[in-house]
This record gives sequence, structure tokens and C-alpha cells, in this order.
Amino acid sequence: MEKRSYGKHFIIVAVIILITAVITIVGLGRVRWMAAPATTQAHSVDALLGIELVAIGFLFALVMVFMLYSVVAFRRRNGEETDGDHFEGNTKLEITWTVLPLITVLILAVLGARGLAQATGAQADEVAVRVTAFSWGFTFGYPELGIDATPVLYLPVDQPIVLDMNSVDTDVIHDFWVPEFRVKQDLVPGVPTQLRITPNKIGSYKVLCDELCGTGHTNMQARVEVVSSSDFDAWVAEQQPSTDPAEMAKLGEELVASQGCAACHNVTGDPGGIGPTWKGLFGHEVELADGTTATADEAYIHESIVDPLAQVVTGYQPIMPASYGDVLTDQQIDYIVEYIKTLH
Ligand code: HEC
Ligand SMILES: [Cu+2]
Repeated sequence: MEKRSYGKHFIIVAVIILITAVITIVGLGRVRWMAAPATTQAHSVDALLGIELVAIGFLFALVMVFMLYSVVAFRRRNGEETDGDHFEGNTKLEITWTVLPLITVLILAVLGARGLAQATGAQADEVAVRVTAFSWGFTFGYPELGIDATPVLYLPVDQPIVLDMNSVDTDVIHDFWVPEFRVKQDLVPGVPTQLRITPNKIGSYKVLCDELCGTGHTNMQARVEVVSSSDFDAWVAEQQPSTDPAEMAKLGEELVASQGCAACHNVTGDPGGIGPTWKGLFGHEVELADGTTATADEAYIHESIVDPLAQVVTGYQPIMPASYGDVLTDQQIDYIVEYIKTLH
């Protein structure tokens, strides 16, 4: 049987692939995958993602157009009973589709390794900030500024930062991720890790835990404020311990919001929570699981936070995380106690 010529089909397919690839790549380029980048480290990440989207768009067009075109152009027509053409393989084609992807993958590997080196490499004049993760929240410390444990991560803009990260948990991995910073890092119990960033855009962001770590996972967030260096200095000055009860209660409320307490405690008095409500707690008699009662004074609330198993409230499971004593300073626990006192 005489062989048909396929040259015309290849030209048509090539043109459709080109058009489809351009439309796909332009379309993918317009999707807002993530919020705008806010660190210098983000550039190499975004550049690599851009290259990969071009490759993805082209491969999508190549496979889809070839397949759909063949389905339509080479379908069996009415009354057609003969076999299709027989092909014995094509060495040139096989070499091409082995060598081209190999080169592409090698180029991506080199670009990826370079991007990783750029994003993780030590920077000049780094300032160290401590990140501590626990179930379920983060605290931040500034060893060089004498600031121990704050619930909000304040960072001066354009200042290279090295985050020294550790977890006070023993059995669960957390992950520090600010989408706008692009880079992220696990916090592994017993294994100190580091992450380097130079925030270059003033604004409010959010740290999310990017490792499914338990019932409080969705609450495991913290605020990040990238501020001008003068605002940063003003914030550092404000971090001196407060003694005004109203101010202390306000700081306590912020801590409670950032430490994930709301996953189990409410302040509305609604029954049925995982932990007891805090409304009306201060000054009242609490019935304990061992049959005794205790007065909810400052010392009782302090102990309930630092050592939750010491006095378990009757009717509740003893599941409150025992790590708050390591995470919160005494000063911060005083703030929380002051806040709970305001919830009549
Ligand atoms: C995983 C859930 C959970 C989280 C998160 C949690 N708690 Fe609790 N908490 C409990 C449970 C359950 C009890 C009651 C059992 C007990 O006393 O240990 C309790 C008891 C308490 C009590 C005593 C209440 C009473 O009525 O006597 C205080 C005070 C308290 N928690 C404060 C906090 C603070 C502050 C935080 C955040 C820093 C927090 N808890 C986070 C579950 C939780
Ligand atoms: Cu987590």
C-alpha cells in the first residue's frame, strides 16, 4: 500500500501548538499565584517559577494539541475498512525527545541550585532574631536588643535578618512560612534551623505554620510588621515592661490572640468548649477533678498556664499544652492574668 505524506499535518500541528503555547503562557503569567514578593530572596524564587511556567505552557500545548489533532484528523470515517499506516520507530525523533528534556532538566537544576544558594547564603551585617514554635503559635526574641519573647515579628525594612529557629515541642514539626517572603523553613524539635531574609517592602504580613501539626494548626499564625528603621526603634523603646493594668490587659489580649488559646477557650461564657470559658473566671471557686476546689486568683491562673496538669478543672480533659511555661515569660503571663481579670 502506498504511504501517505504527513508533512502538511506537521505544519498545521506546529502552528496550532505555537498559538496554544503562547495563549497558555500568557494566561498562566496573568494568574496571581501569590501575593507580591516582599524580600530580596523572593527574586530568584519568582524568576525560576516564571521559567517553569513557560516550560509547563509549552509542554501542555505540545501534548494536548498533538493528541486532539490526531483524534480529529485520523478518526475512522464512514465506510473506511483499511488498516492505518504502519511505523517502525524513528531514531532521530527518539534521540531528540531524550536529549532535549535532559538539557532542559539540567538547566533547571543549575538555576535551582543557584537560586537556593542565593536565598540561603549568609548576608552582610545580619541581625539575628529568634523564632520559637510551640503547639500552636510562634514567639520572637531579639537577643541583641534584650527583647525576650514578643508575639509579633517586627522587622526593620532593608535589614538583612537571620532567623534562628527552634521548637519547644518534642513530637511535632512546625514550619515558618510568610508567603510574601517566598522562602520557608521547618522547625524541628531538637534541631536548630535557620532562615535568611531581607524584607524590602514595608507592610503587614502573616506567618503561617505550613506543616499540619495538630488541632490548633489553623490558628498557628503570627503577625509580621515590616517597618521603617525609625518605627522599629520606636517599637524597641516601647518594649519596656508595662505596669499600667489597662495597658497590661491589652498586651495580654494580644498575647492570647497570638498564642492559640482561643482554639480551646472562649471569653463569651458559652459552654461546650474544649477548655473552660474565661468569662467570670477570676475570683470564682473552681471545682477540680480531684474533688477539691480552688479560688481562681492570680496565682491559680498563673499556675494553670505554666503547669496545666497541677490543677485540672473537673469535666475537662487534661489536654492543655504544657509548653506555655517555656514559651511565655513571667511578664507575659502577668499580662494574660491581667487580661483574664477584666473578663467579668
Ligand atoms: C488544646 C486546648 C487548649 C489550649 C490551646 C489552651 N488551653 Fe487552657 N485549658 C484547656 C483545658 C482542657 C483546660 C481544663 C483542664 C485543665 O485544667 O487542665 C484548661 C484550663 C485553663 C485554665 C484554668 C481555667 C479554669 O477554669 O480554672 C486557664 C487559666 C487556662 N487554661 C489558660 C490558657 C491560656 C492562657 C492559654 C494560651 C496561652 C491556654 N489556656 C491554651 C485547654 C487548652
Ligand atoms: Cu504548626
